[in-house]
Amino acid sequence: MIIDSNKIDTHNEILIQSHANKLVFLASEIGETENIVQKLIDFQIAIPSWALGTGGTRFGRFAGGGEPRSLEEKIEDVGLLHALNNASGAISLHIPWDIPTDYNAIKSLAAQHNLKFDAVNSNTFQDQANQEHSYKFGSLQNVNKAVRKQAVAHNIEVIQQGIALGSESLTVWLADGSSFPGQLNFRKAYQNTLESLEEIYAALPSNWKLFLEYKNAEPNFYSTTVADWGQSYSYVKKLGDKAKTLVDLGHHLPNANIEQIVSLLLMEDKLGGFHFNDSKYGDDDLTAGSLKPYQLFLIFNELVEGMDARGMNHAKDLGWMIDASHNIKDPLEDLLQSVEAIMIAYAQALLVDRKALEIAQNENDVVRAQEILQNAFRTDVRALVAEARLRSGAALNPVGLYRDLAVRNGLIAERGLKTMATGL
Ligand SMILES: [Mn+2]
Repeated sequence: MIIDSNKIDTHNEILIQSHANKLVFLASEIGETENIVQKLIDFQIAIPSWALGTGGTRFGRFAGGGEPRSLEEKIEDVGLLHALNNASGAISLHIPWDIPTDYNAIKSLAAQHNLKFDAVNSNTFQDQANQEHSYKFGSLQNVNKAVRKQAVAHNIEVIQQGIALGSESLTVWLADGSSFPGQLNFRKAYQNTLESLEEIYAALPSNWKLFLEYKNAEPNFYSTTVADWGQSYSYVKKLGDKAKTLVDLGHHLPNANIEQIVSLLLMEDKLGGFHFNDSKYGDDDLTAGSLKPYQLFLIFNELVEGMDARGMNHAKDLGWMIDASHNIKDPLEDLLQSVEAIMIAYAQALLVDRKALEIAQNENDVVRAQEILQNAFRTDVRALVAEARLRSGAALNPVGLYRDLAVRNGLIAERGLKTMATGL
């Protein structure tokens, strides 16, 4: 299903006057807007192939209908999102859920939708059919060398698939850990994991990055072998320049100061990328910004400050991905909401008066520092984000247009009601 650009134009014509009024008002409040709008146009957030179907829980899964049945249909779904918001110009594939049968055909389909291939993701947290060894007791950490070799070979195969697609990074998330005290020798688990990662790292092309994602707990509930940013940092520091830490917002102990983690990883040149989502209890994988928009803003505040301090390109120098798995919303509407929340937080961070903040910090003017941050956070920047979409041919109100066009009904008509996306 492809959204006709005429339909986007008609939608925008209806909303344009109201949008223009909001933009004029906003510009009168904040002054210069061009620079911010251009940065928003450039900023793209990769959509994970596993977020296009309805997510499951430990207890049940309630499919929403019209889910993509193949990699081709997943690419078409991301194409729909990108047509609506022009901010979802990449797809992050999960191997082996999304192995292409014809690389050239998949590449040209993605190009038709103006999509790039973002990080490829390996999977050693499940056993696949016909797999010789089980990952029940871990993969890269496993006490059995044959299991480790199999897991290393899988990651190298994922790199090869990524190369064929034009991807430039591998994300490694490990379920490895232990569920009971005494099960694991922590030091040996670390050494085995490091040795395995070194073999994977050696297979990376020179222009590639390896993102090592950490997670506090789950599926193991006593220890996780890459459990926090310090542990990830310890590995990536040893691996080399191409290895970086990946921050998933839902992978921390409660109340962790994620913005401080981000700031320090950036300072050490070890922040690789992000998995956006939101959570209240654990790895809830809820819509980005749905619970804690101020935290999302504070994270972007550190990202902008830290990237500018290093002269980094906001759009290109880090990997920006959503990692969500909701189970009651239409997945495409949910992703549109996540992208919007991320763009809003980014735009607000761009508004922060950095010179004034630095003066306030140097003068220990705590009140002034808070005023500066909250002035930016409380500014309604939605018209700036909408303007970025308007200028690049996307919709002023993506969720509104998605509903007006009854896209989900169209997908159900095309694919059927009882389809099931491959993946979790
Ligand atoms: Mn993640």
